[in-house]
Order: sequence, then structure tokens, then C-alpha cells
Amino acid sequence: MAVLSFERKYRVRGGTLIGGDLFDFWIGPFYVGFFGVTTIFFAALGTALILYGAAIGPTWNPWLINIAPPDISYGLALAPLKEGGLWQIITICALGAFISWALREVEICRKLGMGYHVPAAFGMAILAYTTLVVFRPLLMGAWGYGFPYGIFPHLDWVSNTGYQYLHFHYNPAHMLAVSFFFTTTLALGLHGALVLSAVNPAKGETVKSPEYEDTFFRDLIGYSVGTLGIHRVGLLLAMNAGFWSAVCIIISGPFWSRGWPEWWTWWLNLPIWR
Ligand code: UQ2
Repeated sequence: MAVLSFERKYRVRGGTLIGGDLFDFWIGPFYVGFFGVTTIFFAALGTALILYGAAIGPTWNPWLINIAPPDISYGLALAPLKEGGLWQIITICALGAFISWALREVEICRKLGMGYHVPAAFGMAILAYTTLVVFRPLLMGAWGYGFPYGIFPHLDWVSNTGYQYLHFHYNPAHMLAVSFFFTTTLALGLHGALVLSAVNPAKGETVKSPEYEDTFFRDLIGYSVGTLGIHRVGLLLAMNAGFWSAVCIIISGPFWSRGWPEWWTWWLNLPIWR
């Protein structure tokens, strides 16, 4: 079935989470839906507030624009707009836009009768962001622990926060997160290369079937995880990368406030070394 006639066949009403037929239509190729409208609303408002924050700030240099959270002394209160209040509203807009986008994905899944794997995966990224700017600041008692919105400013925040724990690479959850990020690139590198090697052959060669892909890996390492399996592995790896990123920052401060190298004294103090 041609793509356009397929889309016409499946562009049917229903599957919405809220509001029934309200906004249950398409504009060009895009499904709108209630959450398409809320996505646009939050994204537009958030972007406008970022531009306003930049306009009242000291620079238009895109690397240096900085929209900072309130001072720690404001605790968990609302701050005046120019003292971190903008950051607070922009954070609400970001969460509104990200969650709306995920729910719009859910509605599209429901229309098509598909699984919720894509919104579930995106949800892990939302969780990691929310951990940084909501959950950890709540546990630490001040919005000022959130990260500033700006290119160099957020890099400085990551560096400063890391050094507060002396050497962040000794954080065991950070170790897991980094390992999952690297393994994700390994898996996508293997998968992308294998698929292209089979289905994008040189001139005059024929496209190879999945049996060739299986056989390549059986010849190489005695095992093939399979064409469906590699996608399960990929999703598992990528979602773990996001999950352990969230864990590694939520435990830094709320549950461990000394240097991360020191955490490993439990290992050095094991009775087996005596
Ligand atoms: C595979 C397979 C694919 C693949 C890849 C493999 C035919 C097209 C890449 C090989 C993957 C393995 C052995 C697992 C890798 C695991 C980790 C943790 C990196 O067998 O089936 O389908 O793309």
C-alpha cells in the first residue's frame, strides 16, 4: 500500500485520551490533538520567556545567554521574575511541553493500535530532566540546585556540581550510566552497519535477507541476537542510560554528600582484606 493511501486509511477519529473529538484532526502531515495544542502553547510561551530573559540579560552571545534558577536563599519559594522566577516558569513550560509531546505520542500509538514503546522511551528522558530540575531541588530544599538554561552556563554547572563530589566518575550509578551510553553506541553502530551491509549492497549485488545477518554474527561470535532482539537490546540499553543518569544525580546530595571516591571505603573495609 502506498504511504499516502495507508495514512488515509489509518487517519481515523478516536484513541484520544482527553476531550473526545476536540482537536482530533491533522494539519498537513501532523496530527494535532489536545496535546499538540498544549505542546505548542508551552513551547511558544517557554521560548518567548527565554528570549525575554536574554533581552534583560547582559549578552546576546548565544554561547553565554544564561537563565539561572533563584538563589539558594529563596528555598522552595517562588522568586521574582528577574531573580530566578523566569527560570521557574520556563521549567514549568518545558515540563508541560515534554509531557504534552509524550501524551501526543501515546494518542498516535492508540490510533494506530501500536505499543507504547516510543513514549515509554521518551519518558525516560523526561524523567532524567525532571530529576535534575524538580526532584533533586525538592530533596535539597531549594530550586537553586536546578541547572541554569544556557550553553556554557549548564556546562559550568555540570563541572561545578561534579567537583563538589570531588570526582564524579567514582559515583557507581554514574559508572553504570556512562557504560550504558557507550554500549548503546556500540549496539547502534553494530546494528546500523549490519543492516546497511545487507540491504544497501554495491552495484550489481543483490539485497541480502535477515538469514545473512544472523549468519554473519554466528560466524563472527557464535551468536545472533536476531532482528527483533537487537531492537529489544537497543531499547533496554538506551532506557538504562537515561535511568541510571537520573539515579546518579538524585543520590548526589540527597543521599551522599561527601566525595564519591570516599563512598568506596566500604569496599576497602571489607573483612576479607584483613
Ligand atoms: C544481530 C542481529 C541484528 C543486528 C545485530 C546483531 C540478525 C539486524 C547488531 C548482533 C548483536 C548482538 C550479538 C548483541 C549485541 C549486544 C550488545 C550488548 C552490544 O544478531 O540479528 O539484526 O543488528
